[in-house]
Amino acid sequence: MTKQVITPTRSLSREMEILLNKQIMMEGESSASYLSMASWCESQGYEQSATLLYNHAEEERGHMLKIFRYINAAGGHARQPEITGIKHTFQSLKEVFEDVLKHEISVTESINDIVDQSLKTKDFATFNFLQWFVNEQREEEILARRAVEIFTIIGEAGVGLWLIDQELGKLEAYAAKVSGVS
Ligand code: OFO
Repeated sequence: MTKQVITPTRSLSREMEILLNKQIMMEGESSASYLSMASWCESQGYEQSATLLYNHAEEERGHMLKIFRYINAAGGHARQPEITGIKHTFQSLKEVFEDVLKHEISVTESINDIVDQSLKTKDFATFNFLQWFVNEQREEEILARRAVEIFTIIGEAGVGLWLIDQELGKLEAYAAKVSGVS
């Protein structure tokens, strides 16, 4: 009787696949939240903020897709997340960007936890893949922190909110320059 040879079809552990699918969910939530924020901003006349957030929603979808492709290429199965509970209305423009900052910090923490796990399990391919996200989060936190700062620097009284909206529209370029990422 010939011995049956079992060919391994995956290089990703089940545990890592679960963690990466959770990250897909987070990126999907980011995309949906930023789309909702963009729409609220546009409905309130904050044109620059709306454009920034529409672009950001697209970027987040791109992040989600990167992880889809990575999981499947490594022999796993990426899952389309069920996204619910998105906030649709905001008290102020400032609240929108405070929410962005809080959310980005939680995304960074989640990425860091997966990086940590990849090292502990000697999954160097995933460790390497995640370095792009580590850099990206640095840029995104810079953008969100600066956004919140702008409200204090300019002040919301008088034409302040209009000016703030104009400055928020320049943030993508600012964050790219300061972080040195793109
Ligand atoms: Fe995907 O970088 Fe923000 O969340």
